[in-house]
Amino acid sequence: MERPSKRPRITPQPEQPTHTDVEMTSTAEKVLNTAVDYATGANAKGRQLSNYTQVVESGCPIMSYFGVAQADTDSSLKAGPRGPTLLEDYHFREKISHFDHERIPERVVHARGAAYHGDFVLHTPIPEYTNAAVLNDTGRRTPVFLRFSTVAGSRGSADTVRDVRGFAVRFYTEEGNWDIVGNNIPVFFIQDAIKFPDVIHAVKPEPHNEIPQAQTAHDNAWDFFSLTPETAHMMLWTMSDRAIPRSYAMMNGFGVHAFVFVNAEGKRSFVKFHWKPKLGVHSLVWDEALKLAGQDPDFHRRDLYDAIEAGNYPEWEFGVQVVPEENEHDFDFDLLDATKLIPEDLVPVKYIGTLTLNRNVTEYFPETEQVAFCTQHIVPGIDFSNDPLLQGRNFSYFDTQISRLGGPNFNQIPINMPLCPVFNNQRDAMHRMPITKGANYFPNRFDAPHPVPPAKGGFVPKALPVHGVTTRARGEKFSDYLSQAQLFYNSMSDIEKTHMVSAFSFELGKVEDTGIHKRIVERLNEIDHSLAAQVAANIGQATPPNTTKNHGKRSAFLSQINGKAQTFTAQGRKVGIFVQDEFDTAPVLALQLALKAAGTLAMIVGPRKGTVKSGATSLSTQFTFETCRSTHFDAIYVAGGSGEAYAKGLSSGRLVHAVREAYMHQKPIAVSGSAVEWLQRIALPSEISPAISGQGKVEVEKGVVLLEGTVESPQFATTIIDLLAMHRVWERDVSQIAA
Ligand code: HDD
Repeated sequence: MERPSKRPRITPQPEQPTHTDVEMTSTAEKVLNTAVDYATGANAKGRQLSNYTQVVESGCPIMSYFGVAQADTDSSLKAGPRGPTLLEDYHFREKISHFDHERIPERVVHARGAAYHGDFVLHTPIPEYTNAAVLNDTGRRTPVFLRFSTVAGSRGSADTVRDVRGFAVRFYTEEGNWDIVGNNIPVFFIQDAIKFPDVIHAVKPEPHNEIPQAQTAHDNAWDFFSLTPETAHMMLWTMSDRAIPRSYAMMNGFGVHAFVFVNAEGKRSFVKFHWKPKLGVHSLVWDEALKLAGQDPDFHRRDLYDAIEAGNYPEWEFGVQVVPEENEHDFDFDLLDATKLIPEDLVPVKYIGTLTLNRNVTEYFPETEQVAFCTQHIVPGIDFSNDPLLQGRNFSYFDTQISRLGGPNFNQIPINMPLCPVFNNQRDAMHRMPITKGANYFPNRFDAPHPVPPAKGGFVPKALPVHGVTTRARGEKFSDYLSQAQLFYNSMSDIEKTHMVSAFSFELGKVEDTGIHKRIVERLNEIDHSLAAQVAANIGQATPPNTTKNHGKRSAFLSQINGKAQTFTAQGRKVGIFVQDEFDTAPVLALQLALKAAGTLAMIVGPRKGTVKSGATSLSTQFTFETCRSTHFDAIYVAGGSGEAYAKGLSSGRLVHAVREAYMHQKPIAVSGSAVEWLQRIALPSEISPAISGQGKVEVEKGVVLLEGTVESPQFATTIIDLLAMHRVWERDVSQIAA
């Protein structure tokens, strides 16, 4: 029989032996040396994964799982063309049976997510705090895998819902995998892991009808918040703009807990981990987030996927906030309480390295879905604190992977394997992959595998004194639920406070039980009277008495609008350039170039898919007037053009709506040439009244940039770029406008 010409290939990389290629070594030194050899740079994980990557090429045959090529995959084997299907059809059975079992349980929380490969490069070693090699060796390029997620929604839910975002980073270090399983908010709802099932059951859809999807705007969530005072601080963060990020690349990441650093002398410090985005921390506005959930449910995952494909690699600075062990009790909050942050005003963040995401996954399921982050994955030099939330997580993550990924061998799935070969005496169980030659117990007469002394890199748990009488209690300072909630609220700018009042009013507006309304207003009144009074008015509750004892303190670092840590740049933003045939080429082409130079994405929107022409110039359209809305962009530019058809096209309802909607969402809007008159007469007739004089003159009012005439003007581009960098035109009052 003739063999099929091409068979699926597995592409092994010679320098990357698989488990089965690795001979069991006889000494611990040899094992560790082998591990180091494997991590030879940025793409070490990529090379390792390529051992398991199947390349399906043109001409590949369809085969059964046992390797036999199949002649027909379209019709099942039947007794006659109209006869019943025969049990003998192994190809049918294999195909259907595999399909029947394609789904695995989605993550019980953080089900909706997207992950990206990249690397971490240290620029500032910190031997004074830790002997973790990855935080001391500036010569390394450590592969990382970062999964972003929402918490409450199912795997198919929308990206832009109001929720905390997961920020789970895995470093594939030479000493093993280190996972920082964090969020984009630096504090958590609860203090003790034993409350986790309660908070999650409350925020997930109501059990009787599984409504609503991916949101806390329902009775059970607010019932729980109103009855659980420790949620106060995090509740404010989730009602702030942090919970509707503009992009994954425009979010902070936080390890949340105090972890422990141990240096070479064994000295311990507490440490909080921070990720600061190079593009700044920016958010959607709520109306935009709501609309995008329908217009493009994949808005965030697409945004980052596209950026990486285009070579616009997102970056974060990695920072540590370190508190020496002897200063543990210097604060009016407990470092072990995950509902508290360490204000940067008290302990500055020291930035020590850069994480860059530079590669999309090859296939979603084996990588993004099967990655199994575990808080207990730490490397020598890093350890756990006694934070009761962290202690509980250290059990939960390992445990959940067993049911999610079908047994204790989930660490042998390629995305979960460390760079080094793994030797231990664990054997068997579902889906065991390596074929191991040698001993499976210790001690054994072959001296392998055997424990590694600390001097050679063996992990030793921290030597913390433990004392006390067993009790189901919490640290004394854990009971101050209000100070940091007030600190956060006081630190917000007026705009951010207004957004928070709206967010509370939206969420509570969806709650039916007025008893919950009453309790929440009482809770808010403990934090800030003005906040409580405004929310009460919007949800039909009486204004509470002014009994708030707000300490009035502020942090200079917490606001997204005027916080000290903020970055303002036009990089990574998107501008929709609306054009039709016979558009004015000079200003359009000049703006395109200027935006590119600023690292901003210019996307052409035209009346049709394909190209838009003007004279000898033609532009390909990324979107049509029908396939996008203003919500897809950070700013829009409607170009002018010549001819009657152009004028007619301008009065399309889509364009008028795009401008009005962008105006309401406080985005920069630019128009030129014939579109200036159109803007003033039709799109935004009464909102602006700029005085324009002279060819090429640029006028700006409330973030609306007008360029008269058809000649380019460098000032036009710089004005738009400056406005983009500020993110929104906050001074534009839109409180009375509906889009
Ligand atoms: Fe968790 C997933 C973050 C508390 C139990 N968590 C999960 C993910 C992130 C976080 C980012 C998704 C990981 C991924 O992308 O695969 N979780 C946090 C943070 C917490 C936190 C920042 C508080 C500081 N989590 C927490 C507690 C428990 C869990 C207290 C249980 C006691 N978390 C889980 C879990 C998940 C999870 C059930 C679901 C899927 C998974 O682990 O792999 O084990």
